Amino acid sequence: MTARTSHIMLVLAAFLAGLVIFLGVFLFATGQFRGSGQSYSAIGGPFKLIDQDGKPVTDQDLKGGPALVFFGYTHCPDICPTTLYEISEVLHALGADADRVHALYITVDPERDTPAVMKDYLSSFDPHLRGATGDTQSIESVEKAYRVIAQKVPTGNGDYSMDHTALVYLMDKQGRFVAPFSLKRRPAESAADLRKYM
Ligand SMILES: [Cu+2]
Repeated sequence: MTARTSHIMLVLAAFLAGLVIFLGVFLFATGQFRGSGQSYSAIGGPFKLIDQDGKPVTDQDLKGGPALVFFGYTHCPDICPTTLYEISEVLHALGADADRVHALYITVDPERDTPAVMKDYLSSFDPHLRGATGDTQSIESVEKAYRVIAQKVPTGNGDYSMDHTALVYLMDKQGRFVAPFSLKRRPAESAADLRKYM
């Protein structure tokens, strides 16, 4: 091996080592090394918002019983009303046990969804449903905690819609994330599933 080729080999080796370190740090930082079980438990966390009556609502309010947490916005044309209707059916199927379940609808559109707007909107659904709004920063922070993606999509005339994660999060009575909650089954089945976490 000539001095020149050994120099090239050395540079190449240093480059590869650097690449490996870089990838390791990158994967670690983006959480790719964690198993899905662990990233599940990383969903949720502290938040401080305002409900549709202007009262504070925090992560502590989700404790003591199973909770369904859903993100959306009142101008939503289809997904939100459908989901809230389905959650209402489950709450209805629970009968008196609905008092032992928390159902929280957190807005991703705090600009338009004031407590008054949320209150008016939620009056069409089961009264156990509680709405949550807040300033932009608090909403961004709770979205981050729940890994929710929400994005403004202009629709012309200065109007906009919001693309958003439409997962219903089932939290246990300690406020820990269990799994996405399926509403694609009979309300009685969903209700029976919820009862397991009471
Ligand atoms: Cu929606």
